[in-house]
Amino acid sequence: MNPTITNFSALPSADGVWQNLRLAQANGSVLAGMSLIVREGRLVWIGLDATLPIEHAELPRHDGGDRLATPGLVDCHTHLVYGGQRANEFAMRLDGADYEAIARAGGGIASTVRATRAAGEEELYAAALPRLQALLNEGVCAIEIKSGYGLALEHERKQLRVARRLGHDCGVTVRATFLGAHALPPEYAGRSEAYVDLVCNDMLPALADEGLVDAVDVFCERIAFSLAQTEQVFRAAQALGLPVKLHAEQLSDMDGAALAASYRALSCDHIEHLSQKGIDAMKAAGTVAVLLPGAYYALRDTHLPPIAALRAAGVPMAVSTDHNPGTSPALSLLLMANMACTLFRLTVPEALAGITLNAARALGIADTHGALHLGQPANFVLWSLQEPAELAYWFGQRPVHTIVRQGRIATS
Ligand code: DI6
Ligand code: FE
Repeated sequence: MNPTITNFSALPSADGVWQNLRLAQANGSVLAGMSLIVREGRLVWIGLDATLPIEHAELPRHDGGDRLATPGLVDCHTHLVYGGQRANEFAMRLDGADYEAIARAGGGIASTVRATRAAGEEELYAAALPRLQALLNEGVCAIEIKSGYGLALEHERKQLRVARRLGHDCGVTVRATFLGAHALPPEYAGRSEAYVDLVCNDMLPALADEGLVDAVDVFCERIAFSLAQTEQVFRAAQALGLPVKLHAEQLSDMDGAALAASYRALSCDHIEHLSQKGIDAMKAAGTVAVLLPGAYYALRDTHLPPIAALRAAGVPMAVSTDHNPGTSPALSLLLMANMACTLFRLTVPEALAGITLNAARALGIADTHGALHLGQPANFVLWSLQEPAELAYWFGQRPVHTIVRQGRIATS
């Protein structure tokens, strides 16, 4: 593979008046005849075309052609940086093997750990770049990237460094999440306590010190880490002032969400087996529920997350790709919005909030992303669509017309 090395700073500036837009509103309605003004890469004005302030009159004009405009999309849960792929396990599952059995037999996450450890930083970068590009081409302007396929300091560092470089080179906001407690590495077989100590006492402090960690995540599951081990990692994160998130109740109810909420987690993710107790705790803590229909679909899961109870409790819901080589090799956030509606019965406004504002909340960046924020770097998308519902309605097409990312015109 020979990926194009992007040169984001060479892309044209988006400074100017973007006129004749139809702005999608959070409730699903549309405001027509609107303009956005970008100056020095920042969004400085939103209003009716007819009321354009005179002081901006000299700026270049961009005709929006009456197109639909939304904030840039946010993909709030990905494992984008890894070596290899696992099409063989896809075939095994089609043949009847289940995900947990494959994991227990040394496949699953462990097989991606082997491939990730074997790859150098450049190789990981080259493999992740086209995946990121696919998401960006669909209008993603902020993305979370987790570690968790290195499971040793040098290899976790490698993943997180690639995540940072991708953000820099592609001009996209990257939140790097340390997921050292993703699986037990083979050299610690039978010694999970010692591995969790290593994660808490060595790996996390070192990586945080290098500025490579924005948040800390754990896979709390019977094939991964216990509730007590999860709490140990959360305490270590808290001591460093880092926010936490959790892979919670994906395969079974571990009571992880309530624990995460007690640490004011940004989000609990997957949550197919989430209990009412977990929902109530998340509501009280302001924790976002991140729904991952790609993993649900790929694992042919049938246990639906408790959408109606989350909605009734008023827990904000986000939707993400969970891009990873095992359970969700998905590279379309719009497809996930569609699947969140079709499989999970989200409403269209819920799905759209799920890939914008609530996804930004799940990353702790709702002040700058997920909506049109005055004074912040401009991130918005113009779509060749008539109405917002079409964003979740079509699947398999790329309806982007123009992307403005970090104040530049980034449409390829
Ligand atoms: N849950 C997931 O869906 C991914 N990690 C996790 O904790 C799957 C990771 C993999 O199978 O490689
Ligand atoms: Fe995940």
